Amino acid sequence: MKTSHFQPDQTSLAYSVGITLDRFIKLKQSDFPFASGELSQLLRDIALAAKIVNRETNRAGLANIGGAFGQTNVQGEEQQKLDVIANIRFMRALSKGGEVCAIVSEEEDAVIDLQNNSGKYVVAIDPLDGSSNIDVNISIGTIFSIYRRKSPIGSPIQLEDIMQPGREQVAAGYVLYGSSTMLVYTTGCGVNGFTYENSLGEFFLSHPDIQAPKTGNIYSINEGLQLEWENGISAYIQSCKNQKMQSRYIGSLVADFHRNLLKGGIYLYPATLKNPSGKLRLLYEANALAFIIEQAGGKASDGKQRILDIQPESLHQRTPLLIGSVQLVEEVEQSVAFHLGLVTV
Ligand code: P6P
Repeated sequence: MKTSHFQPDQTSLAYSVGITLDRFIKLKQSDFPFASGELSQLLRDIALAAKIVNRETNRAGLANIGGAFGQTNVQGEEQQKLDVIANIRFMRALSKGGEVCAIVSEEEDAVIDLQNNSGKYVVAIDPLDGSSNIDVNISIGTIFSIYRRKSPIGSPIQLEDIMQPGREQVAAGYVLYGSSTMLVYTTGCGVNGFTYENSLGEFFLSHPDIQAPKTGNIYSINEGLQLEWENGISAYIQSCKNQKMQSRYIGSLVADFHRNLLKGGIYLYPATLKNPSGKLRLLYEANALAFIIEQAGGKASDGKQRILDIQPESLHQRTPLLIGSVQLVEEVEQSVAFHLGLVTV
């Protein structure tokens, strides 16, 4: 019987749509330690919740789900309706799969114990960061960290399962609901970005093996708080201005981080009078982005130590965050050390 072999690139008329997130996760599953398919399924569950949240953020203004929810979260911050909706969506996704035993969420006062003692993983998540930007149509994001539990599988969760330093993460990622919706994640084997194709309902690999430029020309900081910065930060920002670097700050961490990751740059949220330990949270914001930036060849510090080495002491603990291109982070660390008299030039 006469047969022929289909040549995928046989015709340019039918362009390749690329590799889906699901297929990529399956292909890379063997990269995971303890590869049992559960982490793969957990990543897929997160991606599904992201698709749903994406749909709801895209139609917030039309579906009367924009604006304030009328309550404040444990942070004392006014919750937006979409904060609550996103939290519900991710809680459901993380609890139904069976892989997770506990969740730490920015929107939940205490640890969510799923009463699933056979679950191997703990997830720390900021379901919707930057949500105050929703009503003015500025990009917002989801940030997540995934840890393996430390206590024996089958036993009730313990504090040691929750209070793990960021270096213990087995995976981390973010979703950026922007001009396009992207999911960027790492399992410790590099960083890959996926763009959501609405018409097909799939994330497709669009940014393989993301590498953070070693330096950059962008600095991101809320300059309105300048009078509250320590001298080392002020001196560094002045040096950025002297070098005519570009100031880019949209008040949405995931969006500022993503731009600096791709183009090179540094995001700084230092200690201020209002937030003497910094504003950003260690467990579900800083750690995830620190894991990602290090996997992409960048650096993340609190000004004095590596973010991933910080031993958490409380659930909603805050930290100063300096994150981005390695040379820029090192420059601001040197400025901080010099102005603390820890080093001489
Ligand atoms: P400020 C949003 O509330 C957030 O957590 C980050 O997304 C953002 O980078 C930062 O806070 C903005 O804080 O104090 O500059 O408004």
